[in-house]
Amino acid sequence: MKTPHKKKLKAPLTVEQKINRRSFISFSAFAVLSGGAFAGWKWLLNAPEETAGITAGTRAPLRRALNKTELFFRNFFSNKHLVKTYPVEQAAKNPRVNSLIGIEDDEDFDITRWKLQVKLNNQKTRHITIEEIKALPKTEIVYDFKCVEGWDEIQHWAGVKLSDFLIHFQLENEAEKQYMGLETPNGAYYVGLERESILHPQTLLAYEMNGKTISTEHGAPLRLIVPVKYGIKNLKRIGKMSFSNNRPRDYWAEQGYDYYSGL
Ligand SMILES: Nc1nc2c(c(=O)[nH]1)N[C@H]1C(S)=C(S)[C@@H](COP(=O)(O)O)O[C@H]1N2
Ligand SMILES: [Mo]
Repeated sequence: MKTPHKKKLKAPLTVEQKINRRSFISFSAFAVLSGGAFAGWKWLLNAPEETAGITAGTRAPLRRALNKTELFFRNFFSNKHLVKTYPVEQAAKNPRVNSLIGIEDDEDFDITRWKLQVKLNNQKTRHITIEEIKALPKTEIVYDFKCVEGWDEIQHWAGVKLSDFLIHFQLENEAEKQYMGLETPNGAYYVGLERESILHPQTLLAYEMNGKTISTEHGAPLRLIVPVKYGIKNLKRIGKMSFSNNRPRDYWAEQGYDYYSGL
Protein backbone atom coordinates (compact mmCIF):
# COMPACT_ATOMS: atom_id res chain seq x y z
CA MET A 1 0.00 0.00 0.00
CA LYS A 2 1.09 3.51 -0.81
CA THR A 3 1.64 5.97 1.96
CA PRO A 4 -0.23 9.27 1.62
CA HIS A 5 1.88 11.89 -0.13
CA LYS A 6 3.10 14.56 2.19
CA LYS A 7 2.69 18.08 0.78
CA LYS A 8 5.08 20.82 1.68
CA LEU A 9 2.91 23.64 2.93
CA LYS A 10 3.81 27.25 2.19
CA ALA A 11 3.76 29.56 5.16
CA PRO A 12 0.47 31.48 5.11
CA LEU A 13 0.75 35.15 3.99
CA THR A 14 0.63 37.79 6.65
CA VAL A 15 -2.17 40.36 6.45
CA GLU A 16 0.30 42.99 5.34
CA GLN A 17 1.70 40.84 2.58
CA LYS A 18 -1.85 40.19 1.39
CA ILE A 19 -2.67 43.87 1.22
CA ASN A 20 0.51 44.70 -0.62
CA ARG A 21 -0.12 41.97 -3.07
CA ARG A 22 -3.68 43.09 -3.74
CA SER A 23 -2.88 46.72 -4.24
CA PHE A 24 -0.09 45.76 -6.60
CA ILE A 25 -2.46 43.60 -8.62
CA SER A 26 -5.23 46.18 -8.75
CA PHE A 27 -2.83 48.99 -9.58
CA SER A 28 -1.36 46.98 -12.45
CA ALA A 29 -4.82 46.13 -13.68
CA PHE A 30 -5.80 49.79 -13.54
CA ALA A 31 -2.68 50.82 -15.42
CA VAL A 32 -3.17 48.20 -18.09
CA LEU A 33 -6.87 48.93 -18.51
CA SER A 34 -6.58 52.69 -18.68
CA GLY A 35 -3.62 52.42 -21.04
CA GLY A 36 -5.74 50.14 -23.16
CA ALA A 37 -8.70 52.48 -23.08
CA PHE A 38 -6.57 55.41 -24.16
CA ALA A 39 -4.92 53.40 -26.92
CA GLY A 40 -8.36 52.19 -28.01
CA TRP A 41 -9.72 55.70 -28.13
CA LYS A 42 -6.74 56.92 -30.17
CA TRP A 43 -7.12 53.94 -32.48
CA LEU A 44 -10.81 54.67 -33.02
CA LEU A 45 -10.16 58.35 -33.61
CA ASN A 46 -7.45 57.72 -36.15
CA ALA A 47 -9.27 54.86 -37.84
CA PRO A 48 -10.40 55.47 -41.40
CA GLU A 49 -13.99 55.87 -42.40
CA GLU A 50 -15.47 52.61 -43.59
CA THR A 51 -16.02 53.81 -47.15
CA ALA A 52 -15.93 57.52 -47.72
CA GLY A 53 -19.41 58.98 -47.72
CA ILE A 54 -21.30 55.73 -47.46
CA THR A 55 -22.13 55.60 -43.77
CA ALA A 56 -22.03 59.29 -42.94
CA GLY A 57 -18.50 59.13 -41.57
CA THR A 58 -18.77 56.34 -39.01
CA ARG A 59 -15.29 55.11 -38.10
CA ALA A 60 -14.58 51.65 -39.46
CA PRO A 61 -14.16 49.81 -36.10
CA LEU A 62 -17.36 51.31 -34.74
CA ARG A 63 -19.11 50.44 -37.96
CA ARG A 64 -17.82 46.89 -37.63
CA ALA A 65 -19.36 46.64 -34.17
CA LEU A 66 -22.63 47.93 -35.57
CA ASN A 67 -22.36 45.47 -38.42
CA LYS A 68 -22.00 42.65 -35.92
CA THR A 69 -25.27 43.63 -34.25
CA GLU A 70 -26.82 43.97 -37.66
CA LEU A 71 -25.62 40.50 -38.56
CA PHE A 72 -27.20 39.09 -35.44
CA PHE A 73 -30.57 40.64 -36.22
CA ARG A 74 -30.33 39.62 -39.83
CA ASN A 75 -29.71 36.00 -38.98
CA PHE A 76 -32.35 36.11 -36.34
CA PHE A 77 -35.18 37.63 -38.33
CA SER A 78 -34.54 37.32 -42.04
CA ASN A 79 -36.10 34.47 -43.96
CA LYS A 80 -37.57 32.89 -40.86
CA HIS A 81 -39.53 36.01 -40.03
CA LEU A 82 -42.39 36.98 -42.35
CA VAL A 83 -43.92 40.43 -42.39
CA LYS A 84 -47.60 40.48 -41.44
CA THR A 85 -50.01 40.41 -44.40
CA TYR A 86 -53.61 41.66 -44.69
CA PRO A 87 -56.79 40.86 -46.63
CA VAL A 88 -56.75 42.61 -50.02
CA GLU A 89 -59.86 44.71 -49.15
CA GLN A 90 -57.80 46.56 -46.56
CA ALA A 91 -55.34 47.89 -49.14
CA ALA A 92 -55.37 51.66 -49.80
CA LYS A 93 -57.30 52.52 -52.97
CA ASN A 94 -55.11 55.53 -53.78
CA PRO A 95 -51.77 54.84 -52.17
CA ARG A 96 -49.74 57.92 -51.42
CA VAL A 97 -46.80 58.96 -53.54
CA ASN A 98 -43.86 60.03 -51.49
CA SER A 99 -40.71 61.05 -53.27
CA LEU A 100 -39.67 61.15 -56.92
CA ILE A 101 -35.89 61.31 -57.06
CA GLY A 102 -34.66 59.66 -60.26
CA ILE A 103 -38.18 59.94 -61.74
CA GLU A 104 -39.29 63.56 -62.01
CA ASP A 105 -35.71 64.64 -62.73
CA ASP A 106 -35.29 62.37 -65.76
CA GLU A 107 -36.74 63.96 -68.88
CA ASP A 108 -34.99 61.53 -71.23
CA PHE A 109 -36.69 58.47 -69.81
CA ASP A 110 -38.60 56.45 -72.39
CA ILE A 111 -40.54 53.58 -70.84
CA THR A 112 -41.03 51.87 -74.22
CA ARG A 113 -37.26 51.43 -74.51
CA TRP A 114 -36.69 50.39 -70.88
CA LYS A 115 -34.67 47.29 -70.12
CA LEU A 116 -33.32 46.19 -66.77
CA GLN A 117 -29.52 46.31 -66.87
CA VAL A 118 -27.89 43.60 -64.78
CA LYS A 119 -24.17 43.81 -64.20
CA LEU A 120 -22.76 40.27 -64.31
CA ASN A 121 -19.69 38.86 -62.53
CA ASN A 122 -17.86 38.73 -65.88
CA GLN A 123 -18.34 42.52 -66.18
CA LYS A 124 -20.82 42.15 -69.03
CA THR A 125 -24.29 43.69 -68.79
CA ARG A 126 -27.40 41.64 -69.35
CA HIS A 127 -30.52 43.41 -70.61
CA ILE A 128 -33.89 42.04 -69.52
CA THR A 129 -37.26 43.24 -70.83
CA ILE A 130 -40.43 43.74 -68.80
CA GLU A 131 -42.12 41.00 -70.87
CA GLU A 132 -39.47 38.49 -69.80
CA ILE A 133 -40.06 39.49 -66.18
CA LYS A 134 -43.85 39.33 -66.45
CA ALA A 135 -43.57 35.83 -67.91
CA LEU A 136 -42.32 34.54 -64.55
CA PRO A 137 -44.70 33.35 -61.80
CA LYS A 138 -46.53 36.27 -60.20
CA THR A 139 -46.57 36.75 -56.44
CA GLU A 140 -48.84 39.18 -54.60
CA ILE A 141 -48.51 40.80 -51.22
CA VAL A 142 -50.72 43.06 -49.10
CA TYR A 143 -48.74 44.52 -46.22
CA ASP A 144 -48.15 47.64 -44.19
CA PHE A 145 -45.67 49.83 -46.09
CA LYS A 146 -43.68 52.04 -43.68
CA CYS A 147 -41.81 55.24 -44.40
CA VAL A 148 -39.15 56.54 -41.99
CA GLU A 149 -40.91 59.90 -42.07
CA GLY A 150 -43.58 58.36 -39.89
CA TRP A 151 -46.45 57.27 -42.10
CA ASP A 152 -47.56 53.78 -43.03
CA GLU A 153 -50.22 52.39 -45.31
CA ILE A 154 -51.53 48.96 -46.25
CA GLN A 155 -50.67 48.44 -49.90
CA HIS A 156 -51.23 45.73 -52.49
CA TRP A 157 -48.33 44.86 -54.81
CA ALA A 158 -47.59 42.12 -57.33
CA GLY A 159 -44.54 41.03 -59.25
CA VAL A 160 -41.90 38.35 -59.35
CA LYS A 161 -40.13 37.18 -56.23
CA LEU A 162 -36.61 38.53 -56.44
CA SER A 163 -35.25 35.09 -55.53
CA ASP A 164 -37.25 33.49 -58.40
CA PHE A 165 -35.93 36.16 -60.75
CA LEU A 166 -32.31 35.45 -59.74
CA ILE A 167 -32.74 31.72 -60.28
CA HIS A 168 -34.60 32.08 -63.57
CA PHE A 169 -31.96 34.36 -65.08
CA GLN A 170 -29.12 32.23 -63.70
CA LEU A 171 -27.81 34.95 -61.45
CA GLU A 172 -27.05 32.63 -58.53
CA ASN A 173 -23.31 33.29 -58.69
CA GLU A 174 -23.93 37.02 -58.67
CA ALA A 175 -26.36 36.62 -55.76
CA GLU A 176 -23.67 34.94 -53.68
CA LYS A 177 -22.15 38.35 -53.16
CA GLN A 178 -23.10 40.04 -49.91
CA TYR A 179 -24.92 43.02 -51.42
CA MET A 180 -27.12 44.09 -54.29
CA GLY A 181 -27.06 47.64 -55.58
CA LEU A 182 -30.08 49.10 -57.39
CA GLU A 183 -30.38 52.48 -59.06
CA THR A 184 -32.71 54.47 -61.24
CA PRO A 185 -31.85 54.69 -64.95
CA ASN A 186 -30.36 58.16 -64.45
CA GLY A 187 -28.50 57.13 -61.28
CA ALA A 188 -30.11 59.87 -59.17
CA TYR A 189 -31.55 57.48 -56.55
CA TYR A 190 -29.71 54.38 -55.46
CA VAL A 191 -29.85 51.82 -52.68
CA GLY A 192 -27.78 48.94 -51.34
CA LEU A 193 -29.37 45.85 -49.82
CA GLU A 194 -27.79 42.93 -48.04
CA ARG A 195 -28.25 39.43 -49.36
CA GLU A 196 -30.70 38.24 -46.71
CA SER A 197 -33.30 40.87 -47.62
CA ILE A 198 -32.78 40.24 -51.31
CA LEU A 199 -33.51 36.54 -50.83
CA HIS A 200 -36.31 37.11 -48.34
CA PRO A 201 -39.42 35.25 -49.57
CA GLN A 202 -41.56 38.43 -49.52
CA THR A 203 -39.18 40.59 -51.55
CA LEU A 204 -40.55 41.40 -55.02
CA LEU A 205 -39.62 43.08 -58.26
CA ALA A 206 -43.06 44.63 -58.58
CA TYR A 207 -44.84 45.71 -61.76
CA GLU A 208 -48.43 45.90 -60.46
CA MET A 209 -50.21 47.81 -57.72
CA ASN A 210 -53.87 47.16 -56.87
CA GLY A 211 -54.03 44.70 -59.78
CA LYS A 212 -52.99 47.29 -62.38
CA THR A 213 -49.72 48.27 -64.02
CA ILE A 214 -47.76 50.50 -61.65
CA SER A 215 -48.04 54.22 -62.36
CA THR A 216 -45.01 56.35 -63.19
CA GLU A 217 -44.99 57.97 -59.71
CA HIS A 218 -45.06 54.59 -58.01
CA GLY A 219 -42.09 53.37 -60.02
CA ALA A 220 -43.11 52.00 -63.44
CA PRO A 221 -42.16 49.79 -65.10
CA LEU A 222 -40.41 47.95 -62.25
CA ARG A 223 -39.76 48.76 -58.61
CA LEU A 224 -38.48 47.01 -55.55
CA ILE A 225 -40.85 45.91 -52.79
CA VAL A 226 -38.84 44.79 -49.79
CA PRO A 227 -41.32 44.50 -46.89
CA VAL A 228 -38.60 43.89 -44.28
CA LYS A 229 -37.28 47.41 -44.94
CA TYR A 230 -38.47 50.97 -44.62
CA GLY A 231 -39.74 52.75 -47.74
CA ILE A 232 -36.38 54.40 -48.47
CA LYS A 233 -34.97 51.05 -49.61
CA ASN A 234 -37.93 50.31 -51.92
CA LEU A 235 -36.41 51.79 -55.06
CA LYS A 236 -38.88 52.94 -57.71
CA ARG A 237 -38.08 52.72 -61.42
CA ILE A 238 -35.19 50.27 -61.25
CA GLY A 239 -32.69 50.82 -64.06
CA LYS A 240 -29.55 49.01 -62.96
CA MET A 241 -28.83 46.03 -60.75
CA SER A 242 -25.35 45.09 -59.55
CA PHE A 243 -23.74 42.77 -56.99
CA SER A 244 -20.78 43.28 -54.67
CA ASN A 245 -19.19 42.25 -51.40
CA ASN A 246 -18.75 45.88 -50.36
CA ARG A 247 -21.70 48.00 -49.47
CA PRO A 248 -23.03 49.73 -52.56
CA ARG A 249 -23.62 53.45 -52.27
CA ASP A 250 -26.97 54.31 -50.77
CA TYR A 251 -28.74 57.65 -51.17
CA TRP A 252 -30.18 57.99 -47.66
CA ALA A 253 -27.28 56.31 -45.86
CA GLU A 254 -25.13 59.10 -47.33
CA GLN A 255 -27.47 61.55 -45.57
CA GLY A 256 -26.93 59.77 -42.26
CA TYR A 257 -29.84 57.33 -42.20
CA ASP A 258 -29.18 53.79 -41.03
CA TYR A 259 -27.80 51.77 -43.92
CA TYR A 260 -29.66 48.67 -42.86
CA SER A 261 -33.03 50.47 -42.39
CA GLY A 262 -34.75 47.25 -41.39
CA LEU A 263 -38.05 46.97 -39.55
N1 LIG B 1 -36.62 56.30 -57.46
C1 LIG B 1 -37.03 56.57 -56.22
N2 LIG B 1 -37.45 55.55 -55.43
C2 LIG B 1 -37.88 55.82 -54.19
C3 LIG B 1 -37.90 57.12 -53.66
C4 LIG B 1 -37.44 58.17 -54.51
O1 LIG B 1 -37.42 59.36 -54.16
N3 LIG B 1 -37.04 57.85 -55.78
N4 LIG B 1 -38.35 57.37 -52.38
C5 LIG B 1 -38.39 56.23 -51.45
C6 LIG B 1 -39.20 56.50 -50.27
S1 LIG B 1 -38.51 57.48 -49.08
C7 LIG B 1 -40.44 55.95 -50.08
S2 LIG B 1 -41.27 56.13 -48.63
C8 LIG B 1 -41.08 55.16 -51.14
C9 LIG B 1 -42.43 55.76 -51.47
O2 LIG B 1 -43.05 54.96 -52.45
P1 LIG B 1 -44.45 55.42 -53.05
O3 LIG B 1 -44.26 56.78 -53.66
O4 LIG B 1 -44.83 54.38 -54.03
O5 LIG B 1 -45.39 55.50 -51.89
O6 LIG B 1 -40.30 55.11 -52.32
C10 LIG B 1 -38.93 54.98 -52.14
N5 LIG B 1 -38.32 54.78 -53.42
MO1 LIG C 1 -39.82 57.20 -47.23
